[in-house]
Amino acid sequence: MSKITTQREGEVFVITLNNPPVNAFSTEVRNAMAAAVEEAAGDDSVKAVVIRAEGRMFSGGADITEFGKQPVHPTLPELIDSIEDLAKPVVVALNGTALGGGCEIALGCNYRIGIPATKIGLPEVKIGILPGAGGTQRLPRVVGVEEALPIIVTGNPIPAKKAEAIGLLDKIVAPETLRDEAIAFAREVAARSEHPVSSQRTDRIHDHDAGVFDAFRQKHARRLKGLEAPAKCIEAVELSTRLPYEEGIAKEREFFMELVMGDQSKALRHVFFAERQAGKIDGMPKDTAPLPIRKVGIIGAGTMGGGIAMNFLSAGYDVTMVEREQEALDRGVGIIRKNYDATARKGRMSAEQVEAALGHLTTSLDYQDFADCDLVIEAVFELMAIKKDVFGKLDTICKPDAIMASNTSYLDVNEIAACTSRPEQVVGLHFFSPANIMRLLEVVRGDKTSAAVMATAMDLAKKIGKVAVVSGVCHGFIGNRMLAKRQEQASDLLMEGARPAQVDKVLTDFGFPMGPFQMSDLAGLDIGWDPEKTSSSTVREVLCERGRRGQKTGKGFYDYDENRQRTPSDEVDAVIAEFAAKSGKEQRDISDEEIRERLLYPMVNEGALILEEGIAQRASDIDTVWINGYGWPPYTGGPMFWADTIGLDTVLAGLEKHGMEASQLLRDKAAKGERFNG
Ligand code: T1G
Repeated sequence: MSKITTQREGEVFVITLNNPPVNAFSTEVRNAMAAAVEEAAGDDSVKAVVIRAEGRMFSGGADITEFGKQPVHPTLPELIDSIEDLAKPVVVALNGTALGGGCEIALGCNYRIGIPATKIGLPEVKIGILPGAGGTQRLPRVVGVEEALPIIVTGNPIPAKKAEAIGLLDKIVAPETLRDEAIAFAREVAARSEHPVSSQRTDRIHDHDAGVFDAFRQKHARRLKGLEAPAKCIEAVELSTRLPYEEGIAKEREFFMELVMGDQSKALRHVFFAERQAGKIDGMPKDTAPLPIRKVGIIGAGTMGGGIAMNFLSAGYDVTMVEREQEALDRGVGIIRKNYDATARKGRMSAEQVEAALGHLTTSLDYQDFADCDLVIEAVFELMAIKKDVFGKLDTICKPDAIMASNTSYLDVNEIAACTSRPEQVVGLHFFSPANIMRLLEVVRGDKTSAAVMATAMDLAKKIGKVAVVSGVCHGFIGNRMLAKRQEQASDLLMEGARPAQVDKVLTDFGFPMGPFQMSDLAGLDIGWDPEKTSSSTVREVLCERGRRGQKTGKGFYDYDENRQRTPSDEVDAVIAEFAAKSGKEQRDISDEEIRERLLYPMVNEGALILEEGIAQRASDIDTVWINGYGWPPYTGGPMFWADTIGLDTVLAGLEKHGMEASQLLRDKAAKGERFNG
């Protein structure tokens, strides 16, 4: 099937793009479209051209799979220039999302028509590059600098209405009439003597406040910290106001080539494909259909239960939430309402959407109300005895084909499944707190979990906006198992002379949103701590005994002011010093480099063991877990990709230098100069 077809509609020449799944501008597409443009140019009976697309969007842009290879002519910039140089008006019909090169093709046309669902964006910055086909020079000329900057630097698309308001769309029509409307519009403009050409506009370029660039840099400084591409995006747009178009294009091309060959873009492109690969289960029979899920039951209305419920409510599922006491239930519903109100205040949901979501919620004190649920998720206390009791009850209440899921963070899903008469219907759905915000969902596959249940879980994850990663059963699955190794080293470092603030800073300098001790204070030091059984045997226990249980008590490893700003604590330092003295370990100044190696290398090694044991399907899944569940900086690609980048031999040498275990897989790959991510 040809990816580019052409039709004549009288004097209008229609070029149609059809390259599923996202109409990417691959080499084949560019070649065929260039030929079609040349045909239109050479035919005097053609008075105007329409460029349109089949499928659910206009285009997802250039074909990212071709990056890093030798550019093949015609490049996208060359194709767009040939469109812009046509001596006949070109109308583009945007039948949906137009991103990256798709948006740049549209900018090369004289006129742009969309439908209400049209979204236009330049997301290149999200994969560590910048619009490399004229976007940084044409967009400011069409919509002005103030409107162009956020589109290019955040990479977030804008809706049709906004695009029309800023002059990026000439009109919005109904989807079913788009093709005809575009042809009629082309006929109409064919009679005009002049047509707008994006690259030749200078009016918008000079209507901005010169301070806009520095103001933009300052406003976004925190979010852009450590990232190369956004800085180049701002610089390229700034140059569009200082240089003639062709010189601006040359700089854009120079920046593009510099970024696309850089480590950050390679890492971010890895992350892009890793997230999509994670949704696939190796060896899953092709015809495995997900089971229909209409009604979801949630056991527990605590922070996790409420957050989990919100994912399904927002996606339009009916939810029955059950607690033991009315007071806990009311509190849980209150938390859900509060979270939705906060979301509405930020403009992320309308008041109507909030009411619609809450309209799907039913509460109850009776497990019998789960009888007609297609899926029930327990989010009760992390104690195996309680989980077993819950699943034993569910087994007698849920309908035969209902899926029963545990939100356990660590525990053995096989042991939980064994409490039911239908272990093939049991799966782990490990959400990350706050469950209504964090994108990661670990889908834990029990030994007996059926293919249909796994396919349903993966399909459901997509529908509620999660990034799902399949994990086998082990203590802590993928993320928490690796986290434990990092926490172990963090605690050991305190016994050898390091202090919480130094350890945390090493990780925030690396790009994490917070370090291990800040994270403990956020989550609460008293998780799993029992005041009845506490014995002052660890720093954490002593801090809990002294009421230092984290941000929620105003103090933990740090002291917090009313704005939750943290300061190191002398009391904590004294407790650490006391335990350090008892540990008998030599106290010394520890370098940041040693701290980074001791925190991160054991995590990579644990990732290698997780691969060896088949707990994770692929190294990129481990990267996806850590980026979406724990804030690993995406521009380094995740723990396994980062290890590949610095070299597995470097990781191995570091582990050996600090006297730490190295897995056989790591040793073998390091010896052969191989990478985890192929
Ligand atoms: N190139 C190649 N493959 C792509 C692709 C692309 N641009 N976009 C998506 N795919 C694949 C994806 O890997 C998946 O493959 C399938 O299509 C469906 O994707 C010169 C240089 C468009 C919003 O950054 O944001 O233009 O897993 O599951 O949820 O300036 O894909 O099925 O084998 O995401 O409906 C800039 C990236 C490119 C947009 C659709 N464009 N794509 O979301 O489907 S650089 C982007 C997306 C560029 C120019 C520059 C989304 C989507 P598989 P999907 P979706």
